Amino acid sequence: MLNQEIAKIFYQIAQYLEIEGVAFKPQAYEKVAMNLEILSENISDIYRKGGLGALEQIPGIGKSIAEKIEEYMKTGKIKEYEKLKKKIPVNIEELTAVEGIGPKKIKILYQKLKIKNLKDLEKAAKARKIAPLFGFGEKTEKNILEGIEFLKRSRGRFLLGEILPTVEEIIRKLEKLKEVKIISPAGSVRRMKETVGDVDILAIVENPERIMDYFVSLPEVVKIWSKGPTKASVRMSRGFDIDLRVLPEKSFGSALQYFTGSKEHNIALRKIAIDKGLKLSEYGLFKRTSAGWRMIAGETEEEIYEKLGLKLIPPEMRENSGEIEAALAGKLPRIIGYGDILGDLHVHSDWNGGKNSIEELAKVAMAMGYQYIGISDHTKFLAIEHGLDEKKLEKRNKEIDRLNVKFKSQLSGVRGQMFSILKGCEANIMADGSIDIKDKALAKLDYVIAGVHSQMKMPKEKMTERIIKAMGNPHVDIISHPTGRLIGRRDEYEIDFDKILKVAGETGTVLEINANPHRLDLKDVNIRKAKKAGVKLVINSDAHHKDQLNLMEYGVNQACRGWAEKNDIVNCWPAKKMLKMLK
Ligand code: DGT
Ligand code: CA
Ligand code: CA
Repeated sequence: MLNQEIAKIFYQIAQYLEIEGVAFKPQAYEKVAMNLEILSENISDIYRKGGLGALEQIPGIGKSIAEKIEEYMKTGKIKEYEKLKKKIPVNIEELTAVEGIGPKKIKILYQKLKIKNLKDLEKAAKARKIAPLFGFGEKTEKNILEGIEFLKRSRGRFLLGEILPTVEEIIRKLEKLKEVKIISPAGSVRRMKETVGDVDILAIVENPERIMDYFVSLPEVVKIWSKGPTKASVRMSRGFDIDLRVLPEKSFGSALQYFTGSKEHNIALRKIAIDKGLKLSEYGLFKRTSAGWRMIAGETEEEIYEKLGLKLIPPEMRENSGEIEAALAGKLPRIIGYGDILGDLHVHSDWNGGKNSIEELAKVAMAMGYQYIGISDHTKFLAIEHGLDEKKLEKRNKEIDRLNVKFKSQLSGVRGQMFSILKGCEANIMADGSIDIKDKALAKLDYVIAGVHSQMKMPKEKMTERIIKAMGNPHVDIISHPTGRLIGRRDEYEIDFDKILKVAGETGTVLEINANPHRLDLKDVNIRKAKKAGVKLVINSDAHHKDQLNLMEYGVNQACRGWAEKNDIVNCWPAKKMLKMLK
């Protein structure tokens, strides 16, 4: 798969350009790289079918970047990248993977200490050569060493959004074979964890040998680690591994339960079994009799949980973080499902430089079964994103009015159908907590999202105050990606989250669960905290392209991991009720 390969190069070009002090371009490259990583279609297929023009249809890709992709596919190289590498011969990928190490620091480390890679960096930090450098200090040196340790532990994990489309495709392919009776993902993929170490798939099949042969010869397989009659393990072209296990029907439920994990959940569950004088394993739930162990459950997960005195616990909740106690007490929440989502409030259109018109976006939203779509173009501070000023926003609002009339007349006659386009924006929260566009313009919208997009490294107290001030604005309804993390790339802002929750509750501000697989922000733990505090949430795709509207799925998964129910998520509500709740 070329997508990952090219994404990697673009991330590095972004870093090199930042070292060189080039403005704007680094962000453009970074964004394209992020989009490529979660693009489900193979970029070589897109190019083969539609050439340069088709590449330019991919979110974030303009002409010059499309040409670089073409260059790479034709020659295996990108000249600009090669030039940059020569000029600054450091292993950017390795170094930037360390938390807190960015282009500026890399430049100094290279110039002063000739640090080129992770090994050099670790050596220098251990020899205490980094602290004395200007702008570094003891604390940074310690952070670097911790960052290196963290990296060693987390290396080799993949974003769920990077691998789920491939996993689903493989399961679809296997499902089509007549020998396959049941097939299911297990492990962290089934629990919808935001990052995944390896993929586990379980199946009941009639002719295991043939299925294993078929599995290891799939075109996406680049390496076979092992292959036996009941288990095969392979490396996929995207870089991750899949274990496929074939099981007998009578223990499918117990195997699914066991291999779904988490390990901690399983250990707690096994303890309940032991306390009841039972034995739980991947082969089944057993009871001791005079004739030895007798199997009392195993075919389905339900019966296993039931015989242990529990209601079935959804896979997303199986982390041993209170779900077993809740199930024992009969107090499991009714977590949301994908079908509960009635609309998306964070969508960017071509008015702020996106690829699709409001009409195109609305049509896709309708086809997805939504009742509403909120267009939330960036506002004027974000010049790189073609943010709208007061005047342009007004013009865009008129366009939405026009489309709403058009859809209404088209839809009348379709019984029960309702659809509306809502007017929103994603304004920028400035360093002092003010909003980058006039209140008068905000007052004309159906709702307002505000988010931090600049100066993300602020002391805790200041950053907390900044967001609190924004929530105090009577027009600001939603805070987008409230903690600012990019999984594996950028830490959360330093904020006092409890304090933010408190003020969100007091001001009636909704916090976003941004569904982009790179963000998933709020994350599961914070979603639970918000729910406990009674703060309402909204799950948004943050799509910049119509093909990204379906990223919603990842936000729903994360919300489930945070135990969210319909009442907690305002876009599970009809538009009228939702808008009434907003300020
Ligand atoms: P990953 O692959 O790191 O994203 O995380 P998982 O949860 O998929 O972990 P993995 O692939 O090592 O194992 C799959 C499941 O198998 C895991 O969730 C629970 C079960 N399992 C693995 N090792 C153990 C173990 O030592 N004890 C118990 N009770 N369960 C285990
Ligand atoms: Ca796994
Ligand atoms: Ca595994």
